[in-house]
Amino acid sequence: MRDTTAHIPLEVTGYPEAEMAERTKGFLAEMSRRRTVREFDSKPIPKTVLDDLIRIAGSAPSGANKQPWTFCLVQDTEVKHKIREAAEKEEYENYHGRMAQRWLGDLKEFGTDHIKEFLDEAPCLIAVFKRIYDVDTYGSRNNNYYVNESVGIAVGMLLAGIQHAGLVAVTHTPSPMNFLAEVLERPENERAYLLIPVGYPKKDTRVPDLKRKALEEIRVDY
Ligand code: IYR
Repeated sequence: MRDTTAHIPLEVTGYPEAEMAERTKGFLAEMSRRRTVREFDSKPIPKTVLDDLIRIAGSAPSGANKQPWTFCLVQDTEVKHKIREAAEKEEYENYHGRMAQRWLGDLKEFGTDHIKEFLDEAPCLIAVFKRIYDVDTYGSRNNNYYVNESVGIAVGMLLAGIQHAGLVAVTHTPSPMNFLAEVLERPENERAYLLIPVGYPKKDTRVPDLKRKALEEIRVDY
């Protein structure tokens, strides 16, 4: 390593192996219960929880630590509705011609269609933007690094945080998603990445009986 004198000591919590195994099993059980939910109760989420969830996402690693993300927290009823209207317009086109039959067939078991009630119902929408470049103090544009990877990791951590909080979410991908930057008046360097309604599940919500791939199917040993 080159000179690291300006570095600070690593703060790491170590665990005896048995405790490590137990903690990991516990986290696995918690994460295994995560399900995409598309029906929300309108009950608001405490502000401090939302703040901490965004902080969790913001703790993700990123290319050259550029942290190329912006998380827009939408709780205003009218703004949510504007987003719903614009999303449904695009989704109508998707479900009525833009998506191939095979794709529509693959989505059947999820029961999705162009109606996106959850964009009104969820108490909070987190619109995630990637910052493809940043502007420095001289006004120069500097492209960020590994932007998709960085923002993808941050969203994964956000979803884990949402699960840990006992809340639910749907990673919504209205496509194309340019309308989000327009509705939220985002600057030129930001591109919509994902739209994540978050909240409490509606009472008695049911979800598809999905199976996850077994360890043997997703792991290869060398
Ligand atoms: N974006 C559409 C369609 C859709 C596509 C996939 I792949 C999904 O896993 C779910 C939905 C929609 O949000 O309905």
